[in-house]
Amino acid sequence: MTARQTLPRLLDLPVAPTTDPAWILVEEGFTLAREHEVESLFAIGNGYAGSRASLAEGCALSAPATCVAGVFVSAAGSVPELARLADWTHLSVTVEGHALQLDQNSYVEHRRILDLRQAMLWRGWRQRSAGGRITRLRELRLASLADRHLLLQSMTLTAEDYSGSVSIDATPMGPLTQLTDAGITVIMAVRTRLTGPEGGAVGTAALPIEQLNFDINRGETYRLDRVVAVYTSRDTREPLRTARRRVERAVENIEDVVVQHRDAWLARWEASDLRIDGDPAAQRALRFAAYHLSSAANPDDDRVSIGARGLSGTAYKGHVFWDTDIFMLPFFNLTYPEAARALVMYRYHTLAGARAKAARLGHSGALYAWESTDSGEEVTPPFVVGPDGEVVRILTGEQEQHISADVAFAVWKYWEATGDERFLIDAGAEILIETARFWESRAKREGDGRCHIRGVVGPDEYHETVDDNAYTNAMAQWNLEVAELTARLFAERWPAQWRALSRRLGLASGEPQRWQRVARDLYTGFDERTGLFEQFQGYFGLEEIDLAAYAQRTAPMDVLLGRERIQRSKIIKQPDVVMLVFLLWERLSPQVRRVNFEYYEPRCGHGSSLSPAIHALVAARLGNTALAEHYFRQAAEIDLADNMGNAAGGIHAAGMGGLWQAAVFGFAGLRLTEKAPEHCAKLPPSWHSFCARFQWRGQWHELTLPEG
Ligand code: IFM
Repeated sequence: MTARQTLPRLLDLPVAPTTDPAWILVEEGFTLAREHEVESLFAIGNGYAGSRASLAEGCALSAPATCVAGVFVSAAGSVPELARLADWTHLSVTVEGHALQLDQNSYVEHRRILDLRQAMLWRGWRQRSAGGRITRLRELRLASLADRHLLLQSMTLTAEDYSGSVSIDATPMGPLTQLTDAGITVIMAVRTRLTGPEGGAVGTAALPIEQLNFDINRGETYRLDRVVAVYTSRDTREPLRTARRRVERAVENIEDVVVQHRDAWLARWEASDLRIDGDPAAQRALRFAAYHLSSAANPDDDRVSIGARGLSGTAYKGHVFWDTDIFMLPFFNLTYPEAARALVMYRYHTLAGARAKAARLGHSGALYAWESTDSGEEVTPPFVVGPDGEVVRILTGEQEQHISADVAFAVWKYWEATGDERFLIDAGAEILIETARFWESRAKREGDGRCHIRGVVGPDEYHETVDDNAYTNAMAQWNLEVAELTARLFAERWPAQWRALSRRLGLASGEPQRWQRVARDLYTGFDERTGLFEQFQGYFGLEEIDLAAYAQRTAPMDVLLGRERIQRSKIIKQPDVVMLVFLLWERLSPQVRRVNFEYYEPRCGHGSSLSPAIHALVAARLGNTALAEHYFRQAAEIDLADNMGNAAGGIHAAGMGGLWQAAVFGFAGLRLTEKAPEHCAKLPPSWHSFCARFQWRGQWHELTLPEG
């Protein structure tokens, strides 16, 4: 700590917490058992870095984690996982030799606020320490949206009723430099500054070990600011120098860092806020969802994508699933197209991994990884060790092949929403073609003259190694048809580029026509007579189990029934046929949509966080508003009420994307047709009004309901 005098400074930051209850989440008091959940829900992030909301001084259950998107490490013999950087938020305060530590009995006041509007985490804490001294602390944290490399923490400390010595240990926990196994260096540069009651800087620290000692008088306030700059060798050739330079400038301009971040978020909300009058819980849940989705996206880096839990926790090891392409992307397409572009470009950059996976399994084209990191290689763990120590094989990495059609679907939806020709020409078309090639080689023509896809897992992961999963086959069919359409569109609109692309991909002249023929002959399990899709061959013959009898369950159905029995039953984990009804809505008749929803909805156990929102969406579109509301609430409470019991591992980003889609495409009934956006609203009775802005092909639209 080097003492030095500077110009007088104000102790108050230029911002205060938002007070409007529709924009905040409040955690009052302290319940040790809730800590992991609070750490996830109140996490901050900016798509480059994210940090869990762990208590600065730590507690018995603290699990701090700061991660950088796309930075993975792997322990020997296991699949890669997001690297945890040093806990830069660590601060422990000692008053007259006694450490301030939260416990259920000793605090006078304790409140944490997640300020969604300004994307700031606030903490107000009054703590009684030995001798009855009361110290008041107020803390702010943010991950700057104006400069994604910056993280900031600011804490004021007031001696309410005593004079004495204070010591603050502001040493970040863990190494500030890490080298990943992919050879990426990650650097954190830290600067800490202590400002005294007169407004003058008492000192700054630039050393890894930061111990700040001072004497405080009754009623005085000190402020500690800490700025962290994070850079990797992927961002710059000199991450250390760049991080140091950046952090030195920032520590001299804390107020600017705060204001610029706040303004960047206000602009983000201009583009993405959705207003509902009459249902405060729905309003808050949708803002909470938009906050976490926006916190996870980075338009400036198209080599990374969003993991299942964003950067708010390390469950699923930070891996990327179809969650991003199907559940989250629509939010970005319409509210943050630059971020959407980065997400679809991630799929382009990982095409090599997808080609390699297809080849390894003896197929052509591109089979995307079910779980991927920065490289696009398949990183699904091949097995897990169950609660009884038994080794359970995980088949999703080999068999959940619908991911390739999901990626193609995302590419097409991004193109439709934005009209981004550059993307389609330079990247999108190649993905559509390579995924179609995969399906052409994967589907085998059999004796019945139809093409079949055997041995897969559909979205319903309770049933493994099934033949002709309706979702997989119908989406593959769509993929093949859209690739053929793209070939025609390309040849007509951009003939020179089409010739170049065809040459580069070695496309044979009759190939698009072959895709069309396979699509035509693909078996989808659709029965003209009943209008039902059979989820996979043999599904209709499985054991019927009445889910109503398990309505009070507190564990998922596969745990209650066991793996073997669930496989033999009709109980499904998450929407499968209902998922295809939603995605391929325009291709199905109203009758087909209805009969399939009515058949499969009562058989769904909602064993996945992806499930309730899609049921809400489809029920809303079908006009069953009461059922839609039930599912909407269930989806809204996945994190906010931890109703699946696993929010500790991070927020459920796909559930949040699904919730947003349920509101916009379900209740508000937005449909993005070829010509223009249309809507057919069926709002819940309590939603007195609904208002959303969105971008469609470069134009802003506003949807205000009910219409005047
Ligand atoms: O992608 C999902 C999958 O559909 C169900 N299991 C969890 C995955 C990650 O969210």
